[in-house]
This record gives sequence, structure tokens and C-alpha cells, in this order.
Amino acid sequence: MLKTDNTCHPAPGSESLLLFPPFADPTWPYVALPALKGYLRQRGIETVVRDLNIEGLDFLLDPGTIAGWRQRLTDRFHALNNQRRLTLYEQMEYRRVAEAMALDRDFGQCAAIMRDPQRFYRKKAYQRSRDGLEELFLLMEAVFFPFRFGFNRANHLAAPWDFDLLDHYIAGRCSPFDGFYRAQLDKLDPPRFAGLSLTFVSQIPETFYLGKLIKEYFPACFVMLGGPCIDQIVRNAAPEAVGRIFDYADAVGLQEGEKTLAELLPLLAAGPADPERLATIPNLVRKDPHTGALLRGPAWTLNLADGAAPDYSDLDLDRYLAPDRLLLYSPTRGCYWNKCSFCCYGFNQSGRHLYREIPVKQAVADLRGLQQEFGVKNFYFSCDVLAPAYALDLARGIIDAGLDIRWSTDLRIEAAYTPENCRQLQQAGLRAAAFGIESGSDRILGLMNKGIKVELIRRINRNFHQAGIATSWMTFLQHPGETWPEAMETLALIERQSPMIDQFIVGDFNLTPGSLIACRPEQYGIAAIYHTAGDVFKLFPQYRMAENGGGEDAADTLDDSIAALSRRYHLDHYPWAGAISTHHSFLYLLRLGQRAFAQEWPGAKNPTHRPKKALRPKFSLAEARRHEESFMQRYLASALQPGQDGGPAPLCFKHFSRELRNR
Ligand code: B12
Ligand code: SF4
Repeated sequence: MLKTDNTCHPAPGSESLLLFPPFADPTWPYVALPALKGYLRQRGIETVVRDLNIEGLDFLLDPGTIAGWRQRLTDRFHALNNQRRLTLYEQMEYRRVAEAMALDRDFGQCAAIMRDPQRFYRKKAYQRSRDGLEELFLLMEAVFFPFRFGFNRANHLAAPWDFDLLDHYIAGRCSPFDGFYRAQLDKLDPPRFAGLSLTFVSQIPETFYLGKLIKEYFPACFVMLGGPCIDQIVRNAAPEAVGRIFDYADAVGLQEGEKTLAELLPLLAAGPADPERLATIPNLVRKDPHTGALLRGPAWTLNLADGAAPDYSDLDLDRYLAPDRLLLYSPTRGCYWNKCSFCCYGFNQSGRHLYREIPVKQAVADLRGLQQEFGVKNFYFSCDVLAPAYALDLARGIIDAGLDIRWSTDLRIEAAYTPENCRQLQQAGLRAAAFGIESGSDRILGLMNKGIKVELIRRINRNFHQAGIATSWMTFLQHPGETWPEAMETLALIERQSPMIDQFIVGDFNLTPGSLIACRPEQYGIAAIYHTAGDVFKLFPQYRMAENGGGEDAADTLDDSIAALSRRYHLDHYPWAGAISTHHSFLYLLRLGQRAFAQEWPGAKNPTHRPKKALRPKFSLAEARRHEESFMQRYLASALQPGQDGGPAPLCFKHFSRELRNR
């Protein structure tokens, strides 16, 4: 098999591929596939991991790709500009195209700054290249209209992914990576197995696209999907929707994939797999080709003492968008608390994803091995949470072994984190900790089953901060039942504690499928839960409260207070510096200290999107924007309303296209 041109590690026997599709964080490699590779290699089974998210980014940034897109935009602009009138749909596209033609950044240079150990830390240069990379997505939004992309999203203008939309995307070759995928597949020896990791919602379109494409190129290849997002879909979607997933893949792996692949791959290597034997493979879901019934293997959970260190050896670690290397390592799985009303982390509500820990000795040896093999000093402990006793034991183990590493992770506020214990964690290399603080109201914390109170939050946060560990607060408003004064209590707490809060986020409540609230809505004052017609994967439940709260004035006051708090910080979204738990934030915290983000940063110049003079747009762009906004507002107000008897709201790709056609 051939690898991409500039990947330096030679590919071993690569009949089994493990692929990580776009769109996801490009600043570090995600841990799932290296974890699977490590486990399988320890058992003598070879696989090849490819991070198509990062390989594909180089394709997007390639001057040839950009030049091709610019040409497409020019052609499209002139075609639309020469029309006598534009439909609303065409106006929407026309405005994006005209504005995108004004974007003339050197995107390759922006990426180079992200990888440059000096320029990365110059805030102005950093911000300029961050803005430049965001502009790349504006350009793509015009080229691939009506789709939108980012490092954390890949979606349609309005409709969620359903099979109509996926088929439209695939048949129309709408993926920005189409040329890249085909070039890679052309170079590949036929693989026997291709496992695609669908971890984040933002990977949905590319995962299904790849599934189909691989089958088109290599009909005999066994294509399989796995990862938390597809697990969530299979658990929540209606059986007919789950059945249709098998038009794109031969099988789905639920939960953890170690044993599934350890049994499946040797079976496939031995020849055509016997269906009876396939049915015994743990966590494997297939569709019976004759009856259409879904066949599920027995459930299995990994004993972490039997695991192996993640194996990153197939990946070029210097290719990621960061000036240093950082590896993800998962010392625990599951959550030892596992009771919060709003949470359905990973697989925990399935009842089988119990909290487990890698024995400290083994974890320390893994970390030492990763440090030696890949020359890394920085780690992100990628897991739901560490229990305090384990965090402290691991810290002691790291100190005793003389390991010189720096790490960050998520922790729960716990009384065990005394000043002395926090100093021990700092000594072991902990430099940033993110806490699910959620609320500043004791009543709401109780309603959430958080098991913590405001007084404990204050005390424990101070212990971390004073030990030299950057503290990040994750909070959100509008938990069902929260009143306006209670929401204000959260903001007031952040305000009062801000000298000891190094980063924070105030989000809005989202109803998570599988959470306690979703399972027992009436207990939280929710009158009805419904989905939109297009949300066939059941990823975005909508809800209606029994009683209406706050009103617009209250929402405005909250927004103003959040804006006032935010002005004192530099906050941003994934994956940039200023977001919680990102690689870039960690590097800045290491370089500039705990308060790196507790201050305003020099603003980068905002793009003006004013079309170049030579363009001479015939139609008013401002008017096109007004028409679009007014249509979208009216459309969404009705398309998100549940049908009669709590049936689905009409929003879906077909409905949206039909409504738009009538304008
Ligand atoms: C650590 C973590 C993070 C970290 C690091 C993420 C990263 N990009 O590297 C941070 C805090 C940055 C983060 C950010 C986000 N996260 Co997060 N995160 C997690 C968390 C808690 C643990 C992930 C982990 O490391 N697990 C350990 C690894 C080894 O397990 P694994 O990935 O599940 O892989 C195993 C199996 O899934 C399976 N498997 C995986 N792939 C495949 C493939 C095949 C073929 C097979 C057979 C099996 C298989 O085998 C693997 C080994 O056992 C999970 C919750 C959870 N417990 O899963 C959420 C989770 C992954 N995150 C989630 C989300 C939503 C996000 C954000 C989008 C949040 C936001 N609103 O911005 C961002 C996105 C960032 C981005 N664009 O990359 C969701 C994803 C699902 C979804 N609905 O999208 C999860 C599942 C939480 C949840 N239920 O809501 N996250
Ligand atoms: S919010 Fe955090 S502590 Fe609560 S159940 Fe989820 S992972 Fe556990």
C-alpha cells in the first residue's frame, strides 16, 4: 500500500486500515485509533492508522486546490451576475461567492505560523493566522454552498444530516476532499478492512462519504464504523434509520473496539467470514442481508489492565497545526460519579461503561514509553474524569519515576484536593485543569445532582490556582427549572472568583440524548421532547417547557453580563488559543503562565468582505443578506415547531429545499 507523499513512516502490511475522517481538531492526533492499534499490535495484529483529518487539511491548503476554488468562484460569480434576476437561493449563493472573492489570504502561510515555534507565540501573528484559517472556511462555504465547514462542524445551512441530505452530498460529489480521497484510493492496494472512526458529529458527512467511496473502489473491503458518535446514533435512532447505515458500511462497532477488532480482523484474514462466527463478535452490529434484521454481538467492556499504550507510530506528529508535539493518553475510562442530570458522556448511560483506571505503574510506564518514542513532554489526559485518589496516586507515581512531563485534564471539584495535594499534582506536571462547575446556585447544583456546593467550588478552585495550576470553568445557563436570578448567580460567582479563574465558558443548556433529563423529562418540568423530521440520527432533541421562563429582557441582561465578563479575558472557540482544553491554549499557558487568557489580546483585523471593485456586483449584497435573514427567521420559527400531538417538527433537507424553491 502507498501512503501520502509526505508521510515519513513506511507503511507495514496494510490490509487493515483505521481511518480518522475530517472535520475535527487539527492541532493534535485523536487517541481512539492509536489506542486500537496499540492493543491490536500487542496481540500480533497489524493495522495502519491514517488521520485523514490532518492529511486532508494539507490538501485544502494546497495552492492548487485554492486556485481551483477561486476559479470556480469566478465562473459562478459571472454566471449569476449575468442573470436577469436571482431566486432567493441564488441570492444566498451570490452573496457568499462575491464576499469570498475578496478573501485573498495566503492560507499556507497561516498554517506555517501555527507550526512555527517563534511566530506562534506572537499574539498578533497568531491571531492573524487563526483568522486566516477561519477565512478558509468562508471561502469553502461559498464554493460548496449550501454546506458549511469548520474544525468543529460540517453541516448544511439549515437541515440536519439525514439520508436524503447524505445522498445528495455524496452523489453531487460535494465533499471538499473528493479529489484528495480519490487520489489516495487510486494509490492504495485493495485493503481487506477499513475502520472509520466517527467520534464527533462534525465527522458525519465525511465518514459516510468515505464509506461509500471505499466500497465503490474496493467492493470486497469490509467497511466498519465505530466511535462515540455512531454508538450514540445506533442507540437512539429508530431501527429503520439504523438499518440504512448499512447502505454505507458492512458493520458498526458499539462501545470500545479493542476486542471487536482483535476477533474480527483475524477472521477476515482467514477468508470470507462465516456469519455465525461474526454473530459472536463482541460489540459488532450487522444487518442480516436476507431478513434485514439487526444482529448484535455480545456486549464487552475493556479491562484497562489488559490494554496497551496508544501507538502513534503511523502518524507524522509534526504535521499537526502546532509548534510542539502533544499526545493524548487516556488513563481512565468512564465517570466514577456518573449522576449529573444533563450528562451522557460517551457510553456511560449504557450501564456498561463503568469507571475504570489503568494501574498507576502501567500508566507511568506508558507515559515514559510515549515520551521516549515520540519525544513529547506535553500530554492531555483524554478521559471523562480522574478520581481524586487515582489522580494523586498517578501524580506520586510520576514524581517517583522522575518523569519530566506537563499535562492537563478534566477533574471534578472534590474536597480531597487540599492545598498540599494540589501542590503534589503541580509537581507531577499538572499545569491546567478544567472543571465542570456548571452553576453558581446551590439549588441548581442540587437539581443537577452535581454533589458539590458553591462554597466547595470556591475553596478547591483556589487550591488549584494557588498551586500554579491554570483553572478553567465550564458553566452553562438555562438548566430546566433555572430562574433568571439563579442564572445571574452563576455570572456573579464567575465575577467574584475571576482573579482565580484562568479561563471560563458560559454555555447554554443543550438536551443530550441518554441523559437523565432526556429519560425523565417530567421531573425537570419539560412538557415534551421532540425531534425535527431530518434528525433521523436523534442527535438534537428539542424540548418545550411546561411553563415559560424569563422572556427577552432577562435574556438581554444575561447576554450583557456575559459580554462584560468576557471582555476581561481572551476567549475563543475550538481549537484555538482561548478555548478550554485545547492544545494551543495549553501551549500559551505554559509559555505565559496561568493568566495568559485573563487579559484582552490585541485584536486581529476583521475581514471586511467587501468585494473587489473590479467585481462590480450587479445585485445588492446587502439586500441579498436582508432577504436571506428574513426568510431564515420566518422559516425556522415555523420549521422548528413540533407537529400535532408532539410529532416531529418539519425541518429537514427536503422541506427546506421545497420552501426555498417557492421564493
Ligand atoms: C476528552 C474529550 C474531549 C477533549 C479532547 C477531544 C479531542 N478532539 O481530542 C476536548 C475537551 C478537547 C473535547 C472537545 C470536544 N468534544 Co469531547 N470528549 C472527550 C471525552 C470525555 C473522552 C474522549 C476520549 O479520549 N476517550 C478515550 C478513547 C480511547 O475512547 P473513544 O474515543 O471512545 O474510542 C474507543 C471507542 O469509541 C471505539 N472506537 C473509536 N473509533 C473506532 C473505530 C472503529 C472502526 C471501531 C471498531 C471502534 C472505534 O474504540 C476506541 C477504543 O476503545 C468524550 C466522552 C467519552 N467518554 O467518549 C467526549 C466526546 C468525544 N466529545 C464530544 C463533543 C461533542 C466534543 C465537542 C464537539 C464539544 C463542543 N461543543 O465543542 C468538542 C470537539 C473538539 C474537536 N473538534 O475535536 C462528544 C462527541 C459525540 C458528539 N455528539 O459529537 C463526546 C462523546 C461527549 C458526549 N457524549 O457528548 N472532548
Ligand atoms: S458531568 Fe462530569 S462528573 Fe457529571 S456525570 Fe458527566 S462526566 Fe461525570
